[in-house]
Parts: sequence; structure tokens; C-alpha cells
Amino acid sequence: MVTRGFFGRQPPPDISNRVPPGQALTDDFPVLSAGPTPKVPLDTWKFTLKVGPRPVKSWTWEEFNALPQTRMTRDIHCVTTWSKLDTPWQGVMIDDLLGDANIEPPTGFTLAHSFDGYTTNVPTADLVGGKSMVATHFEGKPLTPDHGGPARLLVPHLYFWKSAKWVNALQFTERDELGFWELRGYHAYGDPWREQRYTGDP
Ligand SMILES: Nc1nc2c(c(=O)[nH]1)N[C@H]1C(S)=C(S)[C@@H](COP(=O)(O)O)O[C@H]1N2
Ligand SMILES: [Mo]
Repeated sequence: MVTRGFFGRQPPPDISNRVPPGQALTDDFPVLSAGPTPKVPLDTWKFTLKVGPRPVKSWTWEEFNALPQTRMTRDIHCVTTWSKLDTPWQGVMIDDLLGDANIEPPTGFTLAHSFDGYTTNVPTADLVGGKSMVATHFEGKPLTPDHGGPARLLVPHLYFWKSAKWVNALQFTERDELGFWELRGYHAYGDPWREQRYTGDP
């Protein structure tokens, strides 16, 4: 913490407008998983883009790490009511995955799949246009296994359950197919600013 005394000191930044309704700030990084942390060996790690049932492109860990890397610092909001500001991530933008696969977004909806069997649905428009990445680093270090390492989806503008840990595929679907938590009472979209926590929230 650096202070510059009474003169020239900036007023504290207003952060209240960065905290969505019903959320409280935390400096910790809680771990929330539906099951145990899976072991994901890098030598068999593979990430796949699918259109419906059809795989269109896969990357090994080595190939994935040769893709353009982007850094992105964002606020994150968990449906269990914690928010964490300015979390620094690094990884591969979904835009760059589509670019490397040489495809345009093929359908309006996406279902993310993970090594632990977890799934979550996100409209494709929420993954492209610089909004989302497959993150491999947090705070400049490789993502730890409990937080989804080696790689997790990061969709920071939606509740954090949309950021699938241990992600291994994005499947583009014709319809909005619900994922693990969405089938169990969580909102299909999950906008923290509209407090879309549960099915039936407006
Ligand atoms: N594969 C997988 N991804 C997951 C989960 C999970 O159980 N499995 N839990 C989700 C939930 S409910 C939340 S709040 C965040 C928690 O991420 P963290 O443990 O890094 O805080 O991961 C999400 N991604
Ligand atoms: Mo969660």
C-alpha cells in the first residue's frame, strides 16, 4: 500500500458501483466445486470445439499454449454472494480459438464441458467479442487445480458458475441446452446485475 500523504492524494475510487445487488466483497478466493478436483494430466489434455455432435477442431496442451495469449483483469461474482474485484487472468480468448479453427460462431448457444462431467450453457454472443477466454493463468501463475487448472472458462460478466473449471470442450448448439447447475435450479443466463440467481428470476 502506497500513500502519498495529505497533498496530492486521490480520493478512494468508488467501488460501490462495481458490486452487484446482494453481493459482498471478498479478498479471498473461495473454492467451490460440485465434486472432487479431477486430475488432468497435461500429456493427455485436449481441448475441442464441437458443432452439435461434430468435433471441428482440437488442440493438445502444447498447441493450445502456442495460441495468442491475452491478459484480462475483471471483477467476478459468485452466486453464493461473494464478489472479488480486479482478478488478473491470462489465457486464450474464445475469439482466437474460433480464429485458429477458421470458423465464425456457428450457432447462438454454447454448452461448455469439463473433465469432471460439469457442463454450463452460455449464449455464444457472451463468449465472443472480447468477453471470454479459456484461462490458464491467475495472478501470473499457472492456474491451480482447485481453481480449474490447467484451464478453465472465464465468463466474468456472468455469475461465476458459468466459468467452467477443467474445461475441455465448447459445444455450439442450436438451442439453449441447460448445464449442470441450470438443470438444478440456477438461472439459465445468470446476469449478476439483474440478480438472475435462480430459475424464474426475471
Ligand atoms: N468443472 C466445474 N466447474 C465449475 C464448478 C464445478 O463444480 N465443476 N463449480 C462452479 C461454481 S458453482 C463456481 S462458484 C465456480 C467456483 O470457482 P472457484 O472454485 O475457482 O472459486 O466454479 C464453477 N465452475
Ligand atoms: Mo457457485
